[in-house]
Amino acid sequence: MISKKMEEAINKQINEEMYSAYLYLSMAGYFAEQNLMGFHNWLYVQYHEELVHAEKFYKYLVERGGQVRLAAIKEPEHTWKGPRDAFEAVLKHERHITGRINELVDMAEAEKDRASFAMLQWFVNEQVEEEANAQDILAKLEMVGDHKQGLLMIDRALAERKKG
Ligand code: OFO
Repeated sequence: MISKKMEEAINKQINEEMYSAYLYLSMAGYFAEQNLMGFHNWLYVQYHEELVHAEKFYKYLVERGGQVRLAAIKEPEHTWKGPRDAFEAVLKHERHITGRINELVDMAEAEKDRASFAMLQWFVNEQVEEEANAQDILAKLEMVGDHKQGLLMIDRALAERKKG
């Protein structure tokens, strides 16, 4: 049986992951408005990934006999100053999520909750990838600066991302 404290923290994390999904879906819509459909695609795929993350926590909680208590999802932002501003926001958000995952790991360790600790390792690794992806796109955006052609090349590359 999972502890009440861990149960609460996982419910909170489901909300964090749902908010991540909401944020990236909102951002996908923003890029669609700008006719940058490659960026749109990348964020739309990312939105799905975040739903999968929320589901992983949900399923784990149910498996451990915890109570599911879903809270309201915060309204995400709707607009950004441009691609760079948007991807700075993605990176900042992923760093925040990494912090949340690390707190969960600390909690699992303190409680000697080995099952939660083991489950969380998947997320520890996933966050390395999440941050690296955001960092990579941001670095490319910084490289091209205000050059439209460079931006369109990045857009074309991001159109290749497929749902995992
Ligand atoms: Fe769920 O990893 Fe991004 O937020």
